Amino acid sequence: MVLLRSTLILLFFSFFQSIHAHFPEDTVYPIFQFPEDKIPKMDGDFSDWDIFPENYVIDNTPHAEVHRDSADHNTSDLNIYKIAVGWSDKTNRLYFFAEVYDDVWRFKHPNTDSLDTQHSRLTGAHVHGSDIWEIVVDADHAGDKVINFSEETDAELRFRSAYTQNYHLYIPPLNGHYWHWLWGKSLWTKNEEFSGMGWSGNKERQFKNLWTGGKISHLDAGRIKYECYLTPFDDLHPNGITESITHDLKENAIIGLSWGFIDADMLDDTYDAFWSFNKQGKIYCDGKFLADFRLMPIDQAIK
Ligand SMILES: [Ca+2]
Ligand SMILES: [Ca+2]
Ligand SMILES: [Ca+2]
Ligand SMILES: [Ca+2]
Repeated sequence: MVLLRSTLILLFFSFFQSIHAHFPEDTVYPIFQFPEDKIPKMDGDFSDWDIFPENYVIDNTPHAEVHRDSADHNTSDLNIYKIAVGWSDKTNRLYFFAEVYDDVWRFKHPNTDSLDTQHSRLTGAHVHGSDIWEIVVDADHAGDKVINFSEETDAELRFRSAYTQNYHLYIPPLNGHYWHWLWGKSLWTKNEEFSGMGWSGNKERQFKNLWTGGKISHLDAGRIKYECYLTPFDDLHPNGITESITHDLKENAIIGLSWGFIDADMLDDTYDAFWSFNKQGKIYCDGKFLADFRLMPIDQAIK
């Protein structure tokens, strides 16, 4: 009886939490479903994204600067021209596209090894001073936390990003290669089986060639395109996929999702602006601040 009552209370709070775990409260954004023969490749060729109907495309409009003095920022500092979010039932992945202008792109980091240390994963140390697309996913829409599970380091690192994943994706990849920092101990999420990306400094040049002949260099201004995919998890375990639970993406389900563009320009160890998609400053730490997105059926208009 006590157990039943506890279960009911738990169910009540889970329900209460899930129906309130979204900002804005009156909006559900659509996630485009890629047909099996149109799943995008992470190759720096962005024609994969041309099939998106206009109503799936997001621009600068909903974003707000929420960590600094927004009066100091404008579209000549960072301009988010186009964001598109897709999913595939075949691959069980979420796909993201961004076209962004920044007046100062930061390509370099003194030591990318420092990003993968336990110290960095716990404190977030050394992460900033770079341009980052921070994407936060709570696929089962439970409003799960990202951080602050325990004062014990081992317990904290076991659960950090386990139920809601927080990714810091470096645009451009630091020192030519480092692109993917998950805020937790699961270093394996960067493997191609679970995530991947492509980007280009201009629309003709593929990612591979950018480092030798790119028009955009460290501290240059430019408008770039970027594509990536991520795998959603209901429980992400540091030991690997066999101890983790992958979330099964299902048509018409609602997931928790948001992102922030962290813009660093002239400062080496911090950032100048955090442009949050749904105007929430705490999306980085808790799924209850995310927006609602629906995994849409295949749009008949594109067939
Ligand atoms: Ca592509
Ligand atoms: Ca900027
Ligand atoms: Ca979750
Ligand atoms: Ca920048």
